[in-house]
Amino acid sequence: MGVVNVTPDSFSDGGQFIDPDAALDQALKLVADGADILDIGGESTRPGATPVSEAEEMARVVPLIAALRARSAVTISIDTMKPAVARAAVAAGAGIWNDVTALRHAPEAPDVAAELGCEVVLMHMLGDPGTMQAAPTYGDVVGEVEAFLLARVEVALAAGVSRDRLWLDPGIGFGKTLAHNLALLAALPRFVALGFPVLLGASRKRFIAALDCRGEAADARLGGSLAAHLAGAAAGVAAVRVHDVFETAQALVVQEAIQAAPEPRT
Ligand code: PMM
Repeated sequence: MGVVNVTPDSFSDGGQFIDPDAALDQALKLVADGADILDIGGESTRPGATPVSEAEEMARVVPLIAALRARSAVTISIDTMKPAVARAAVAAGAGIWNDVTALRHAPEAPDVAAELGCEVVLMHMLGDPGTMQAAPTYGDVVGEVEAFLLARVEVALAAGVSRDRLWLDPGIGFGKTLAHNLALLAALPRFVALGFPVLLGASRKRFIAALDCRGEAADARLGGSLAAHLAGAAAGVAAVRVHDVFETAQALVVQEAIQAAPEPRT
């Protein structure tokens, strides 16, 4: 899954693709680079980001989705917490609603997800983007994230979303310390074992710089991103949400080829 942020302030690529033509070019480049899914977002969820109005968010993403739909058969995901934006995006050609609030942002969100019939990514976040990194605290991070996701599955099912439309995402970096992120990455097999496709988003995230101080700039975190996403693929996640599609696709091809190689005879 390649990331296309049409925002002036996303943490790693903010402002680069706010121009509609630049965003479309970037989207098509990511498809050529090997993306099977494009995740299009019009509101930054970085810690402390300022919220965007519904009208502004729609104006950023809907024309891009429509233009992309006319040019490519790639699966399109809309990264939004707003049901109205999800509805407009699906009408324009999106097939996945990626919601970092797991359908909690508006009371009607679960009903809208059921009505749209699209796939839905339920992601874990502690608090909201304005406060989530203040002092995240858990007793048992893996158990609590798992319990949260299963509770959101129940809410979605109760609203009428089909079980086979649901994805889960532990939400790397959303209200988590370095230790929390590492515990969740190490526990990916447990999330995969829940029986839903798992989405992993570690691309260019801050925890990489916390492990390697040379990664202070977001675009100096490719190596760490690859390591996390390869670990995710080995654990069986269904998709990885990345900015660097070419390099990630290449790394995954090599990992798969090694796994498929015959055992040596001697
Ligand atoms: N991360 C970001 C935004 N949306 N959605 C899901 N499902 N999982 C994530 O990890 C995730 C997300 C933040 O990254 P960005 O600002 O580069 O888009």
